[in-house]
Amino acid sequence: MGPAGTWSPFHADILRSYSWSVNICGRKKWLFFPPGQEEALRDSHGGLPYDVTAPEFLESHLHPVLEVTQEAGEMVFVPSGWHHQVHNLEDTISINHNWINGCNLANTWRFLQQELCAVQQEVSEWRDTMPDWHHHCQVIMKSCSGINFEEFYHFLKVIAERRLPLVKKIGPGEVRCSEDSGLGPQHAIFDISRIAEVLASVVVNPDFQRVDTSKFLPQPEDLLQQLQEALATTDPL
Ligand SMILES: O=C(O)CCC(=O)C(=O)O
Ligand SMILES: [Fe+2]
Repeated sequence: MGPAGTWSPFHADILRSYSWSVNICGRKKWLFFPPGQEEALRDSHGGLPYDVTAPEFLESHLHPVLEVTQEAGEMVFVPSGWHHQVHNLEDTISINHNWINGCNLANTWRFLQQELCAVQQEVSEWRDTMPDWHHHCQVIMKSCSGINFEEFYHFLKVIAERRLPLVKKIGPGEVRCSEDSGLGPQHAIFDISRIAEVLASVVVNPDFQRVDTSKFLPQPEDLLQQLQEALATTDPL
């Protein structure tokens, strides 16, 4: 809910999720920058601007690529990783929703690795004097970004374990839908293959290897093997 004249500062959505936003009433102006274009807007410390409509940006060539006016009743889809700034042109009520799926999961994992790297740079001067420095980097990353590497693994595991029984029921050549989940078999196979790709990168990540995974069930390598075995029983997409 935003009165006329209020605005949301320049940002990309949480964990590089997708979002949709519907105006119940009122109007919004959206300024969009495709992924990568925000790099040109960074200051000398690497920080991103709060307000891309500030005079220094308007006078430069760093204009938004897309300007959208959203009327009452209209929906805007925000693609993963697109930075945007949003202005309420009138008193506005809107509803929005964010999500991660097999299509943007790799973006989320890339984002978390970048976030950890940024934390590590920020606290690098204590690296040699703190025995649990890597653990503290995970703690700081969680407080800045919402999750750490352990929780990201848990997220992959929960989704993978819901998809695995569906793929196992299908078998080669079958195109049946699962009665209970509402999820089509191709959808389940697609998700499993995207989770397997990301998990293969997670398990070899040196910072993930420093996380204490001894109590994880299943062990990350075992889950990856289960996913790869399940995929081997299905037809390629
Ligand atoms: O409506 C707003 O002020 C911000 C909405 C937004 O950033 C989004 O839906 O991703
Ligand atoms: Fe947003």
